[in-house]
Amino acid sequence: MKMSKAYIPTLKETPAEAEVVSHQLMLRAGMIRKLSSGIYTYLPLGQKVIQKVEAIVREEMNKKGALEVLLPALQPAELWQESERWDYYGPELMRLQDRHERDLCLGPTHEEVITDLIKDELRSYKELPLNLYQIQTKFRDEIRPRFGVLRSREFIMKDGYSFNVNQESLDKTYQQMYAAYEEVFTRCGLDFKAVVADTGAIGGTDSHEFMVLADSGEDTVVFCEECDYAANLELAKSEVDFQPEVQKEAELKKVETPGVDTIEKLADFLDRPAKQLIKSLVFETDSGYLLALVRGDYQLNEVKLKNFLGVVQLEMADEEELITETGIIPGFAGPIDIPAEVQVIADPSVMEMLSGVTGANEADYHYLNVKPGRDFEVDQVVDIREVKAGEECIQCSAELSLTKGIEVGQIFKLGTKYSQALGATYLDENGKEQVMEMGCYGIGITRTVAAAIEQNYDDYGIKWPVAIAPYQVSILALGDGEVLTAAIELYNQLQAAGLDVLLDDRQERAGVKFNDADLIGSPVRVTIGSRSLAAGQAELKVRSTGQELEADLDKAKDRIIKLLADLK
Ligand code: 9G3
Repeated sequence: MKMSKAYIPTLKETPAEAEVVSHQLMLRAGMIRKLSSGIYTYLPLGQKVIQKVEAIVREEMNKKGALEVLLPALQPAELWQESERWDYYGPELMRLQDRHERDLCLGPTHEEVITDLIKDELRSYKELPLNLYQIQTKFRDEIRPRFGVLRSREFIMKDGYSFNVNQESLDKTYQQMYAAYEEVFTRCGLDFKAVVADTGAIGGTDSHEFMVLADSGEDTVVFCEECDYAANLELAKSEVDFQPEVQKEAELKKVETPGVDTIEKLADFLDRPAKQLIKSLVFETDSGYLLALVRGDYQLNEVKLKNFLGVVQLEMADEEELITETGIIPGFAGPIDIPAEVQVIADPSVMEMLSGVTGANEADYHYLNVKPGRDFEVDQVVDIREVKAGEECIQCSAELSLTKGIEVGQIFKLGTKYSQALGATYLDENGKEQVMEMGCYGIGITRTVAAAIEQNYDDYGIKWPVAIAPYQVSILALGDGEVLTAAIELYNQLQAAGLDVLLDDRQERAGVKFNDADLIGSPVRVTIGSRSLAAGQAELKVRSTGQELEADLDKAKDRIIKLLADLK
C-alpha cells in the first residue's frame, strides 16, 4: 500500500481524552476514531489488524473442528426471558422495540440464540459433540465506557459454544479450546498467562481467563514462582501463614481506645502489628447486616465475598442506620455481643488466632486477647481475604507473585444451565432423553488488538508483533526520481514475496516520515535516500530492538524476509 493513498490520518499530539497508551496510540496512528461514547470506527489500519487477529483465531478454531456460523445480533426478548436473563441484566443489556412494540436486545453474547438454534435441530447423540463459533460485533451498554476499545459499548468478539453428551466430553472440548487459545495468543506474539477464573453470573463450574500481561491491566493475576498455579486475584487462594505472636491465650479484656477508629490507628495506639488485630467490616445485604472479619494485615476481597453470598451488589452499611438498628459503632465494630440477626463471616486467617483485638461495639473501646470460638461465634468461615505477594502457594508452598493483566479470552464449562432452561436435549444410545452439557469460549478480538499495543510500545509509537502487524515492512522513500523508483522496486519485490508493505511515497520531510513510521510500528523499517542509493544500499531498522543495518539493494528483499522470520 502506498501511504499517499492509504488513508492513515496520523496525529502529532496525544488526544487529551485518551487515558491509556493503546487508546492514545490507536488514535494517533490513525487506526480508530471515536463516533460517540464507547463507539469507535476502525480505519483501514485498524481493520487490517483486526483481520489478522481474526485469521489466526479462525485457523486455530477450525483446527479443533469448530464450525463457523453467523448468528443474528438482534435477539427477541422471549429467549432471554426463558433463560431468566432478561430481568437479571439491567441497563447493560441494550434493549429496543420494533414497530410492533416487541421487545428485542442487541446481543451482548449468544448463549440463548445458539441453544435455541440447536435444540430442535440436534436430536441424536451421534451428532455430538458439536462446537460452533462466530466472530461478531457485540453490544453492552457499559456504565462507564473508557480506555478506548478496551471497554467500549460495541466490540468484536469471537464467541464459541460447545454441546456435549456428558461431563467427560465437555472436559475434552474444554481442553481443546484451552490449547487453541494458547496457540492463538502465542501466534499473536503476546506474553500471556492462563489463570483460573471466576464463572461469575453466567454460572457453571470451571473457567479460565487468558490474560495479556501489561502494567496497565485492570485485572490482577496471582501466580506461583515454582509451580503452575495461576489465578485471578478475585479467587486466588494462599496458605494462611502461621503467626506465633497471636497464639498466646489470655483473658478477654476491654480497653479504652479514644478516637482509634481505623486499623492503622489501632496498630499505632496499641503498638502492635496489624496481624495481631481483627478487621471488622459491616455490609448491608438483601437479608440484613453482615459482619466480615479478616486479620488486620489483610484486605477483604469484595468479589470473593459477593461470590460466596451469590449477590451482584454489596453495600457498606449506612453509619447512622447501623447505629440505630444494631448498636454497632462504625470504627469500633466487632463480633463480640452483636445482635444475633447480624450474619458473621470470618476468614480462616482470623479463626486460627488465639489472641486478637476487635472493636467492642462501643465508642472508644476495643477488646484485647480475643479468641474466636471462645469469645464469639461465627456463622461461616470463608476465604474472603485478598492474596498478597510473597504468601505461600496452596499447591507447592513456594512464593506467590502478583502481576497486572488484560483479559483477552475466557473459557467456561457451563454445565446444563442454558440447555436445561431452553430445553436442549438429545436421545442417548438407549433412546433416552438427556440434557446436553455446554461450554462457551470467548476471545475479545478488538481487545486483543489494544492489549497487543499495551504490551508493545515505546515513547515513539507501536511496536507490532510480526504476526498481527498491519504492515510487516514500512519503506520510506526520502526523495523522488531515482530514489522513489528504487523504493518502488523493493516494494514490488516484497509484495510479490507475500508481505504487507507500506511505502511512504508522500511529499513529506524525512522527519515526518520517520515519526509516522515509528508511530505505525511496522516491525521492519527500510529507508532509501539519495546517499544510500548512491552506495547501492538501503538502511534497515528493526522497530522492536532498535537494531540497524545496511543491506545491498539487490539483497534487501531476502535480508528483510530473514529479519522478519527471526522476530516474534
Ligand atoms: C449480558 C450482558 C453482559 C454480559 C453478559 C450477558 C458478560 C454475559 C458473560 C459472557 C460469557 C461468555 C460467550 C463467549 C465467552 C464468554 N457480560 N457475560 O453473559 F446480557 Cl448485558 O459473555 N459468553
